[in-house]
Amino acid sequence: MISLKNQIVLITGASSGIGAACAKIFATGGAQLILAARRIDKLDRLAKELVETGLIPSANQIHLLELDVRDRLKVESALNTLPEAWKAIDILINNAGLSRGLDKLHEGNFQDWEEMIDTNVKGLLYMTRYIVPGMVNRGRGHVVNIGSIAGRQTYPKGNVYCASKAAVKVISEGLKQDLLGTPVRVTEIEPGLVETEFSNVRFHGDAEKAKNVYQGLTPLTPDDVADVVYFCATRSPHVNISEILLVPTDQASATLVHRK
Ligand code: NDP
Ligand code: 8X3
Repeated sequence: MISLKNQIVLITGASSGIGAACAKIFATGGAQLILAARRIDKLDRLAKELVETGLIPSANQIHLLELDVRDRLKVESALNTLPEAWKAIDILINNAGLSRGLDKLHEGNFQDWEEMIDTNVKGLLYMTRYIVPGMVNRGRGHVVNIGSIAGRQTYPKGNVYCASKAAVKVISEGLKQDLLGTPVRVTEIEPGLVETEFSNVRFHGDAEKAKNVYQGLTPLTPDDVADVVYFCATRSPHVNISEILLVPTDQASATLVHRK
């Protein structure tokens, strides 16, 4: 197990769910955190909570970035203008992502498609493209991509979301191949059902519909996923965990779920 003390960890989508849980566990490990998302107020609250609960000794160990990963030029400028002390990112957690809608493909909404592809695929690519060259130059680094069981198994009406997560899987494999011969590691984590704001976002704020997704089963928590991310990041440098699928005990596949 390696120490994360003073390592710089950038987490996209840190304002909620899995990203926020990653912030907490990496804080516990002594990392310095760059927390990125669009909702800066939520990042602010999380940073205060990390300090107040003693997970991080001082606010100096956190740097907040108000960032929409879909905007390539803003991503470039946000990363280029990081304070000097925060530039040498050791671990990039590409977590920002979302689903929008659950519709048959031939009835799908163009705006939903654009949002998923721009965030889950292009946003992840932009972050990776701007950060990984520094990792290669410094001779150390780790990219953790949050994929999904939906990237392995397509489910009815999941079409474009599943495609975006299949892209995360393939991009992760490609990145690992392209980084062969460097010490930079690549991991893709594929969770099943995790109760977060995810379904609320998918159903455009319909809380009742969102709640039903997790009815009658015990879903994963964001902390369950963050634990796995942390495990991968703390293995010895010669160990690359390439892919992990984690599901609730009540879930056997993307569509096979046991409900009481
Ligand atoms: P949440 O909705 O709770 O969190 C999503 C995060 O992504 C938020 O912090 C949000 O921040 C951020 N985000 C969304 N769009 C953008 C953007 N354009 N730029 C920057 N940040 C953005 O959901 P989860 O925690 O569940 O989702 C995290 C990841 O896990 C996603 O990639 C999702 O696909 C994946 N996943 C989720 C599963 C689940 O069942 N929940 C299962 C498998 C994978 P903000 O709105 O402030 O920008
Ligand atoms: C999120 C899991 O099955 O709701 O990626 O698509 S699922």
